[in-house]
Amino acid sequence: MRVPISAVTPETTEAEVIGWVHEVRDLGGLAFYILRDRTGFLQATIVKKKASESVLLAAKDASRESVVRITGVVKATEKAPGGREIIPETFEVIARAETPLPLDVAEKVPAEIDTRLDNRFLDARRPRVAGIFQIRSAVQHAITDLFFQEGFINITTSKIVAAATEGGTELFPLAYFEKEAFLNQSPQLYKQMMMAAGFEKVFEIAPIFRAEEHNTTRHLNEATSIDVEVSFADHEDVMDLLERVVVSCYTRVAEECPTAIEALGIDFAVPKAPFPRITYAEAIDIAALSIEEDIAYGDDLSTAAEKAIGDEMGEHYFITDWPTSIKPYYAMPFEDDPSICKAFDLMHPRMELSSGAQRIHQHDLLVEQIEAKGLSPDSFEFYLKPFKYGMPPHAGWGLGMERLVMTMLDLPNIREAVLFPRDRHRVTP
Ligand code: AMO
Repeated sequence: MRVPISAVTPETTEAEVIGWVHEVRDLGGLAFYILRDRTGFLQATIVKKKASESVLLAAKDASRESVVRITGVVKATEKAPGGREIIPETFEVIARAETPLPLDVAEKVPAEIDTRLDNRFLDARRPRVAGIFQIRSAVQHAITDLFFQEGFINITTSKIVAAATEGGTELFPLAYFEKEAFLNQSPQLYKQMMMAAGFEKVFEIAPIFRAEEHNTTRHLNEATSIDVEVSFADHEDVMDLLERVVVSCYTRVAEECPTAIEALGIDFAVPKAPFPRITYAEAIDIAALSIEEDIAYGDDLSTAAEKAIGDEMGEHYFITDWPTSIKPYYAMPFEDDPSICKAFDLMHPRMELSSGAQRIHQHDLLVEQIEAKGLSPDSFEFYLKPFKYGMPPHAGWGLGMERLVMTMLDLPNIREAVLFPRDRHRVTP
């Protein structure tokens, strides 16, 4: 019966392994085949004088990245990975890989990101790349565990919608029979509607679609958003929740993924909560001191500004007390100064990870804010209706999964954190 490669130890006597041929070294009288499966590496050593004719024949046919099945005796040896080797008694090529390979899985030859993404199935055979997705899976597991422990309901909302969520820009139009429809930018309106439904604590981990025209290393056209909404909560409550989520992801990865972290060769430290909190006005002051371009109160934070503030902060931090004018219509203004609102961003020193806010729950104030943004309340009819029939106070946030993983693992490009990224130029594979 097949055993995973990591389960083959120097104490194993007989074994059957199935894996990919990672490397072949033929030294004349001796040949080494390094086999790989998702659990590790194993050396198969063929002493040509002693091996059977059928083993020699199959081994000769086994090109790199072919899937092979080997049975044989396991021996301890210090020179091979894991301190053991298998001496094949049978050797079968199950699926031969064509040559040359479109991508060198053994990473001896570096590949451009486009070549890697075009051949993602091969790229993901690399332990370093597989490690990223093992970690992403652990992150999602940590998040769902925490939400379920805290009594959240997992919801699924439609990605086909009739209206913009975040203000009318960056929408992908859809051919939807006779109607105008779009791919949803955020489950914002739906998660808020579920507060009116009395669900109290909801989360959704799902794709969001943004027709960003610019091709950057931190934007995707299809991203994964971790969204929450909580009733009877304010912005402070959901910032605390966000801190717990981020710390629990790092903690889980540190505990469960040491091999993947090692393959990535990164320094990995769990961030310490509470994260520092600075106001938007303070953030602008820090940026104004360190960047060349002009920046004033009321401006959005440019990439250069984010970087300057991130360098100064050096750890995860929140920016609070944003001008109401630059946050979406649903953010709750402060009662004593409506020019600022109860919105926040969670920042990693490299970039924004999450935005959230306490929301407006009063129907008339919400209509006012929609109009103040130059939008028409008519196109928000389905969203506004629940606010007339008992909407509790509530708050929430959206956290970008890819940015979380990218910053956690110090990846240079957000595309590294997605199996099949979608950007301006890429709709395949
Ligand atoms: P926002 O638009 O700030 O807020 O998005 C929330 C988070 O989602 C991630 N994100 C992206 N990641 C990669 N590529 C993109 N194009 C992209 N767009 C967004 C970011 C960002 O911080 N409705 C609010 C959330 C809320 O208030 O609950 C919203 O969508 O990490």
